[in-house]
Amino acid sequence: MPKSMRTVQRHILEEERIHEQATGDLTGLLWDLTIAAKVISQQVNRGGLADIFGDTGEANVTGDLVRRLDRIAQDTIYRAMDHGGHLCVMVSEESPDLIPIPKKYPKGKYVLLYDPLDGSSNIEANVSIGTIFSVHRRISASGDGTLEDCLRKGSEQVAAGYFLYGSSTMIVYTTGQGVFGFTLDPGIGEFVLTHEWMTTPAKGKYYSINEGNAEGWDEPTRKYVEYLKQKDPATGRPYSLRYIGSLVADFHRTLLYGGIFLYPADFSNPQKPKSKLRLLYEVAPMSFIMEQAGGAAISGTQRALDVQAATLHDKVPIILGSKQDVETYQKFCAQYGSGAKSAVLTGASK
Ligand code: AHM
Ligand code: MG
Repeated sequence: MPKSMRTVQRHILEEERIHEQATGDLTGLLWDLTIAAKVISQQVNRGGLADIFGDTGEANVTGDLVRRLDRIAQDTIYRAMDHGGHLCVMVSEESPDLIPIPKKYPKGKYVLLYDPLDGSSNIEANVSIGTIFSVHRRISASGDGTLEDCLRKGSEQVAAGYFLYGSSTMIVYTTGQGVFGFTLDPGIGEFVLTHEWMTTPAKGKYYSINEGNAEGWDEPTRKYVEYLKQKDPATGRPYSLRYIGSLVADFHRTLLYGGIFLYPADFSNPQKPKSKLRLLYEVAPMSFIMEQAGGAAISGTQRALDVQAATLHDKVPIILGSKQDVETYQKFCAQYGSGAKSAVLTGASK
């Protein structure tokens, strides 16, 4: 039984009251998002019972196959968010361009960037997947939101979070004043506060990386992972590997248990290094949450939240998790020279 019966709506409302100038717009926006997530959660839970598995036969802007459930999640969020009057524009990992707010609806002061269904290649295997969101205040004066409203640094986010569709459905979010987690109680259809002031341990016991990509890693990453496999004097054991291949699930575990998650650049072709995770829909929101939970997040050699987006679908390296673990990785970068810097921005490379 959770200690309090505070719903996510109540919590957001109380947080907003702290700010004198608050208009209730952010509360409304996050509220609408939770409704979309309940719909998506229901679809995900039905799994093989509903006709939702399989591909649409199309590829998205960064070349990934679009699954049917990706499309359902994308449409659900759009339909929940287009008419609330809180947004001036949206962008999604699944859409090549800006998603405008229909003419008939009022335009608001916020911008929503989202990954409708992250980790969707795991759907058929019943592995935890999620929705990731990032909210910015618009910089344009009025009317339709612009590209400049969307191409931002993570440090400018006013809110970020994710929904995890796992053994239970959760929302974890921050507005820059700590991290809070709520679990969907299916009996009452409400997200109820279960994780207050979430913090990540200063040092962990797990590392999370796709080791199949080791051939393309730079020297510091290779040396660092070798080091993790040696006995840690603090525990008398090496770090344990945990990798699901579903960012929300890998991130959630790292947030709770500590340790480090890495998706470094791939230098298989040194002339054209590649990254996998998207700056605006994955890296920036997760980095905001991790920093708010007392952890750290870097991209190449810089703080991930300081990376400026150049295009809507930039992909960048990301290393995040417990502060001490990220600092140790940075020491390896300093010692073995980081080639990662050149791969900070790789555009929408496939
Ligand atoms: P997606 O947004 O198309 O689902 O792809 C992102 C996913 C992340 O969830 C996960 O961290 C990563 O891709 C796994 O990649 P890989 O299979 O290369 O390890
Ligand atoms: Mg994704």
